[in-house]
Amino acid sequence: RREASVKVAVLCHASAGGSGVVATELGLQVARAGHEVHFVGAAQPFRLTGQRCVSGPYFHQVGGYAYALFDQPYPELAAANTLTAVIEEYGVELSHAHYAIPHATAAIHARAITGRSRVITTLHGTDVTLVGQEPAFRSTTRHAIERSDRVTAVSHYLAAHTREMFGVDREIDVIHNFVDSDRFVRVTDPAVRARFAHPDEALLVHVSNFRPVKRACDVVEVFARVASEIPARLLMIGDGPERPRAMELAQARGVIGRTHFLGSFPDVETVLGISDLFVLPSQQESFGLAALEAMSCEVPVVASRAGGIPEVVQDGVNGFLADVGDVDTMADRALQILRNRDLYLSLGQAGRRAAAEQFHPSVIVPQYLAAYERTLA
Ligand code: GMT
Repeated sequence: RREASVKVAVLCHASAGGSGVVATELGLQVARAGHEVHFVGAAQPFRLTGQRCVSGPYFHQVGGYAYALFDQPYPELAAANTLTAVIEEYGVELSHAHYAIPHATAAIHARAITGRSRVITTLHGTDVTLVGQEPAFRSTTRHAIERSDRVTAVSHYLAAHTREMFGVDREIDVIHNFVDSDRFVRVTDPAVRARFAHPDEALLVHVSNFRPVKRACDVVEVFARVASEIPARLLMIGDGPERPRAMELAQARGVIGRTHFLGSFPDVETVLGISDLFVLPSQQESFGLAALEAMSCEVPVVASRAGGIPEVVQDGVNGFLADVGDVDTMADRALQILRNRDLYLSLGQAGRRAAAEQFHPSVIVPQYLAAYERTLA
C-alpha cells in the first residue's frame, strides 16, 4: 500500500509479563525498521531500558487523577485520553493494543474520539483464558475483540480458543512470539556459571511472574525429585503471588539451600545462558515465551502439554512434555536429560535451531508489519 513509515502507538502492560516483553521487543524492532513508535502507558515498559535514541521509540506516560468522588483511578479512561492526545499530536494512524483489556478497549475509545487511527489487538493468553472469562469482564473483552480492526493471537491454540470461548467468527491472524537469538545465547564463561552453581551440579531454571497459572510449586516438586538423585540447583526468576508458597515448599522438601529466588530483572538471558534445563509446568500457557528464550540459549525444556506450548516445545525434539501436574514424569524426563549428555546436547541444539529459524525476529516481525499494512490498507 505504501512505502512510507507507519506511525504506531503501542499499549502494553509495563510489568514483567510476556505480553509486555513481546510488545516492547516488537516496538523496538519496528522502530529500528524505520517506523515511528510511541509507547503509551502508566509506566515505562519493563524491557524498554537504555535502548532508545532521539528518533524513538517514544514513551508517553498516562496520567492519573485522584478525585475525592472517585473510588478508583479509572486508568482505561486516562489511557484513552493520553492515546487521543498522541494520535492527534503525532498523526498516529495505528494503535497496537497488547492484551484485550484494558488496552484494546482504551484504543477503541480513542479511535471513537479522534475518528481516526485503526486498532490492532494482539491477544496474549490470560486476557482471554483467565481475565476474559471473568463475568466482570466478559462483555468488554468480547467487544474489544469484535471491534478491533484486526486481531492477532500468539498461537493457533489461542486463536481457536478465543473463537470458541467468545463465539466470535472473525479472522484472527496467528503470529507466534519471537526471540532475539543473537542476544539469547549460550554463556560459556565458567566464571558466570560459578556464581550460581558448582561445576558438578545441574542447574535448573524457571522464569515467570509466579501467578497460580504458572504452578511454581510444581517446579519445586520437580526439582526436589531431581535433587534427591543428582547434585543440582534451582534458579527461580521473577516475582508474584505464588513466590512465598514456593519458598515454603522448598523449605518443606529440604531443598531451600539449593533453591535461589532471584526476583525480577530484565536481562534474563545471562542466567538462561548458563542453565541446563528450563521447567515450565503451567496450568495454561498460550505460547510460552520464557521457554522459547531458554531454547534460544540451547537449554532443553521440560513443560506441561498445555495450550500452545506444543507449538514451540516439541516433545522429544527440543524438550519433553507431560500432563499438567504430573511432576513425577517431569522429574523423570529432567533426569533423563541431565544424565545423558548426548540427549542434552541434541535437545539443546534443536531448540536453538527452532529459535533461530522459526521464531527469529526476521521471520516474525515482518508478519506484524504486514498485519499493520493490511490494517491500514
Ligand atoms: O503469563 C505470562 O507469562 C504473562 C503473560 C502476559 O500476558 O503478560 O504472558 C502471556 O503472553 C506471552 C507473550 O505472548 C505468552 O508467551 C505466554 O504464554 C502468555 N501466558 C499465558 O498464557 C499464561
